[in-house]
Amino acid sequence: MQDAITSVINSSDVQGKYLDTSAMEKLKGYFQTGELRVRAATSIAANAAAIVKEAVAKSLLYSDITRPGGNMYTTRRYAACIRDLDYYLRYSTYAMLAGDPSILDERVLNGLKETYNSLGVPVGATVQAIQSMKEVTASLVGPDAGKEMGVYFDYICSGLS
Ligand SMILES: CCC1=C(C)/C(=C/C2=NC(=C\c3[nH]c(/C=C4\NC(=O)[C@H](C)[C@H]4CC)c(C)c3CCC(=O)O)/C(CCC(=O)O)=C2C)NC1=O
Repeated sequence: MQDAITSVINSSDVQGKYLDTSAMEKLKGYFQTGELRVRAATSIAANAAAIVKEAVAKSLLYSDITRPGGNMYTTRRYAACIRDLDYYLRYSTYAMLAGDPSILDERVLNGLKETYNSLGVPVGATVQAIQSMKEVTASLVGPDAGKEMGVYFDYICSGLS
């Protein structure tokens, strides 16, 4: 896993140089948003179950997916879906704190698309649910932190598509 600091330092190290102006600017931007990131992560953690619940209500409930024949039908599959959304929220929060998406590649997206395809989990509906989580999260944490979280929700969606 990388973060905003190690990624800037690694790329300077590869060139055997001190951090140049643009590298310093990147770090400055990251440090200046530190408070914002920590505050957002705290409020997401305190409201995680509610965020997932509202996102499911907005995107999946009472659709064909939750009816017989749908991929969320039966409590076992319903619970697996909620658990997956919990993962996406928690790992997006980690990535937002780190300011870097690499943790998503390593721990979430690796082999996920293949797993979903082999189990018949619909990717389109999953992406819709993640987009709903993005909206619900933004309304909780405000536009600036919401935009930053959006980067990582979108990263998962494009990794799945
Ligand atoms: C931390 C990283 C991580 C991820 C991301 C993860 C995902 C993941 N989701 C799975 C299943 C599943 N995922 C879903 C999800 C959904 N079905 C829908 O219709 C909805 C659109 C959607 C929810 C948004 C369902 C229903 C299953 C069970 C499918 C089945 O067994 O038939 C499975 C197969 C094994 C299992 O059932 O537990 C994995 C590995 N596991 C992990 O360890």
